[in-house]
Amino acid sequence: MLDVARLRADFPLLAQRENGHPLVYLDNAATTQKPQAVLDAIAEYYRTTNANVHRGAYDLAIRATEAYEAARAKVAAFVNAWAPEGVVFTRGTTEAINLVAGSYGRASVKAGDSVVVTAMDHHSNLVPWQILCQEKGATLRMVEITEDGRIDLTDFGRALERRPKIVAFPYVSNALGTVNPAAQLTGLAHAVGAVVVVDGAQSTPHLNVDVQALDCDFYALSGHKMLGPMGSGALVAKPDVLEAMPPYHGGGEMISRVWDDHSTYNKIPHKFEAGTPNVEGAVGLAAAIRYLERIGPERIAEHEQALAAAAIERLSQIEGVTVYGPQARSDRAGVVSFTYGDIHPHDIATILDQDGICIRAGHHCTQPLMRRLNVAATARASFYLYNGSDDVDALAGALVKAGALFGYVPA
Ligand code: C6P
Repeated sequence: MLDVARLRADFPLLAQRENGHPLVYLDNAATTQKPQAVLDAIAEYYRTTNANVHRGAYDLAIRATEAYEAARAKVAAFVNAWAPEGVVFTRGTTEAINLVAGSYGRASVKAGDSVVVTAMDHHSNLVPWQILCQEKGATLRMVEITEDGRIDLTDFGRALERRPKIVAFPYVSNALGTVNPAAQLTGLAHAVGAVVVVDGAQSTPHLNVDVQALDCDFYALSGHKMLGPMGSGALVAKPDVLEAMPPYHGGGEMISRVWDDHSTYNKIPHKFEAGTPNVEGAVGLAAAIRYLERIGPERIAEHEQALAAAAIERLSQIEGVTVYGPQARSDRAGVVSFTYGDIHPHDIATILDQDGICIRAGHHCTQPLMRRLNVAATARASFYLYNGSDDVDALAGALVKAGALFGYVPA
């Protein structure tokens, strides 16, 4: 296990008390807290380096551009991208997937084609494909999940029989914690000629990600879920695929030459970064990656798996609690979704908040998944490197209290 007491000292917000109790932050799948090193990197950037990038000829602007491009190289190295040019900075996973749907998708999907997603996809990896398919007259095929919350490989195989143009799936489910066999799914999709889009929002912060080993074509990530600033993120793509794509947004920086009625475009990745970018976000994200690298993605993954396993064990001992997703420790990340009898998940979250415990309750932007689980909502605790077994104890203890408060009687 990681030395959480030492790590917590790096996160100013975690020293705060909530409702008179020490803060127990268990909503890391929604967003993570930021270490001092990230806060310092952002402040330092504004104190010493701020200027618009890729525009100024003066020294300050050159240093800002260097900081921005160094951040790109850092993101590329962290996920073993094909090249830094294959990293397009975006506002996060949502924008990255919309970029792929709006550019690659619009150019390649025609009427009668199919696009494949899964029943555990976040709305960010579903709605952009719905919009594309509706616009093009293409079919959106949703692959079913198994009883224990994995992608149903038999149904995945059936969906591939139509030789879809695009196959999209999450590496890690935000609502179930399932770690999907991303390399295997990618191989199967490539075998029928599909282009593969991996939603990496929940994998990048928690696993050792190697996009070249996955061999996917597109990989989307969010900086704020991995200790970085909100509004930072990236689309990581195979450079040749990116190169061949039409632009997504038009504006400054993405052009090469502009005439009255047409333009030529900049080289990648700049072709996809119209307008002044979020330099502060990129610099903060690079600082977050440096922090994560110092600890090591494998150690983080192990730590979270252990916490999730401990939480599942504790929660399963409470009569009336149902935990969703795979039971095997190796197949899940640090996300534990559960219901407690007929107590509404929002009530559970509100009661836990009284004890300073932050969890998420709701559909987690996965409404099709909730329908398959036959629930309107779940409560969700999600762990990160600064959580410890004391947080699991606090969660379990507060749940027992919530049960008593609601007069929950097991059926
Ligand atoms: N999930 C959660 O509480 P953005 O908002 O663009 O940074 O990330 C969107 C997104 C895409 N895919 C997955 C698998 C995700 O988990 C998320 C964000 C948060 O689960 C907020 S809904």
